[in-house]
Amino acid sequence: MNEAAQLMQRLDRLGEFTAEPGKLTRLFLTPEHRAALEQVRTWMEQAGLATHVDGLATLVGRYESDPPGAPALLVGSHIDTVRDAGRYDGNLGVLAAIQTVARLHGEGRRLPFAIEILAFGDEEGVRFPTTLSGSRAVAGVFDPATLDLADADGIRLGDALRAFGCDPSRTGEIARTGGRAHGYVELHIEQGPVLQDAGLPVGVVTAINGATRFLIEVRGRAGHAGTVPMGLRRDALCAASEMVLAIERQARGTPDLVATVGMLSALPGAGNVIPGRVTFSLDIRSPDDRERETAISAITSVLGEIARRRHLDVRLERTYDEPAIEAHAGMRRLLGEAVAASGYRVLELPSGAGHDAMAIGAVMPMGMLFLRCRDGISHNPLESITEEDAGIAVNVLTRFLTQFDPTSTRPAG
Ligand code: HGY
Ligand code: MN
Ligand code: MN
Repeated sequence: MNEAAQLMQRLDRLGEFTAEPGKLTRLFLTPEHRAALEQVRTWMEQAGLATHVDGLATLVGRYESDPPGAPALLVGSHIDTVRDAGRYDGNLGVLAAIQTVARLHGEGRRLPFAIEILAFGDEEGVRFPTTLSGSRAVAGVFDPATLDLADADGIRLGDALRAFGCDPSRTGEIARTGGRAHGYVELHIEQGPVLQDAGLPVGVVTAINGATRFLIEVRGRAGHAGTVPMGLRRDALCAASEMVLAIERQARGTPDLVATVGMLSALPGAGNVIPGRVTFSLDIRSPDDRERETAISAITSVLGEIARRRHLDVRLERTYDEPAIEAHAGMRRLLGEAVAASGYRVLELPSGAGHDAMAIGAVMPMGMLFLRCRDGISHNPLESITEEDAGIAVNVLTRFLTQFDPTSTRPAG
């Protein structure tokens, strides 16, 4: 079987590790995360990588340098998913990297730097109200206070890590700063339509949008659906509905800014009870951090005004914040050279989606390579790539790695 066919078969296999048969849902530190991690570990070891799982449940595969012990080039992505996900978001970057090392291993080839493949488990941030814990630890900026954040069942992140067999107290050992790594590169599906529209299989990322996440709570008063006149209600769901539309209006009015309310729960959740409490998520992104903060201030005051007018309380908790980040100019140049040497026009494009690369890019040279996906669909089971494009991704990544010169991540000129 050729490499591309094997990669597609493995992506299908990995798509079977799910909490919901018939859908792909694989959240951080769940049994399905453990099963997928063990399957990826097997593929890593078959490709000649020495593996371990770090204190934040990142599966690490190291392909030693020649001579041994040299700093590594980090190549990674994530194996957790959103709910009812596609099977390529994250997983492609990890499995294609393994294919690349398997090729080197098969040729008995070692490079003057090590390669460390990182399979992160917390990029989507669906289970806990934060994200990028693994990649932040690699960057040496993991905040231990994060361990106290709890999931919807009240399980704290720290307890979930220990139950998974990890020791989160040793995050200091995870950091790849201080010369331990030359840089980080991530292959990822584009999750947008630009490459398909341009008729190109791959593109080089220029920057990743900054993002902020909030948990918002609206408190009114629960009451009998049949006895409380409309004018005397403090209906938390009606207030939250007005707030959601106000957020949409703000985002529509701000160029390049996007805002999403993806989760909402109305309590106590009975058809004959006026909702007394509503919690909902808010995800705001922009290529411009100042614009994002300005929008956040505007939204915060509008929600306060709606709450006051309706005699309710509203509370916003900022649970995640990651600034926009530029890809390293030297990495962009090297990735562009690998794309051109593979016979394709070099198209550079920004990433609206967040990635582990944004956490690591803050402390070392970071580059990203995008692969075309059909109609730009992602975070959706219809997400798809072609076997041919999968093969192109492995070829370009292999060319990049074998041509990578640690001294050359300095920008051109
Ligand atoms: O939300 C994102 O941008 C990424 O898929 N976690
Ligand atoms: Mn992703
Ligand atoms: Mn995603």
